[in-house]
Amino acid sequence: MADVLIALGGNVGDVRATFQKAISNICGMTQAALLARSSDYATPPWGEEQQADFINACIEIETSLDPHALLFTLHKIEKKFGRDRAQETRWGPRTLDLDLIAYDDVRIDKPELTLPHPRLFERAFVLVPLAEIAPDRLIAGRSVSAALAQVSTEGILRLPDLG
Ligand code: A4P
Ligand code: MG
Repeated sequence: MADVLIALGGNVGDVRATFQKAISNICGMTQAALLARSSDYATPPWGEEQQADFINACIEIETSLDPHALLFTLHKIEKKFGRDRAQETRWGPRTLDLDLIAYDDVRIDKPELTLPHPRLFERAFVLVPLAEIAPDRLIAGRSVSAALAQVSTEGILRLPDLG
């Protein structure tokens, strides 16, 4: 079994409801156990700033799927929740984005799958929720909490749990 960190993001539609359903789908479709789920956070848009705020969260799962099969399944789930890559711009608005952040300590360096996620350490919108569930996890030799201390978390807001 592999220990996997996944980041969720979106800024179109009822993103928090989408996350709840997507997490159930991830566990069901990858025969995974959910080990941890962060709170949801409202985050200012990164990369392309002229768009609505995002909601972001992270989960930790345990799965027996290999990394490529897992990514393939995550793409299927993105599509199921309305993501249409043909209509999108890079870093632009989307209903659901599922990024593989880390898969055990596996390193892969291919365009279709890079592990750990190549832009992880620049992104407070990933590091803040990740630090809530896995502060001591080492990714590429850095702890999540140490990486978080290096970025600005300005404008990021933890949202109260949905009742
Ligand atoms: N790919 C390679 N490695 C991975 C990996 N570890 N996990 C490939 C997931 N995918 C990986 O992905 C493009 C390609 O990367 C895929 O085909 C996959 O095979 P994508 O999700 O379509 O890429 P993208 O969204 O255009 O770009 P990128 O750099 O992955 O950006 P993000 O993070 O997906 O950007 N601001 C806030 N506050 N919160 C956000 O969630 N998200 C984005 C989207 C921009 N700004 C944001 C947020
Ligand atoms: Mg992505």
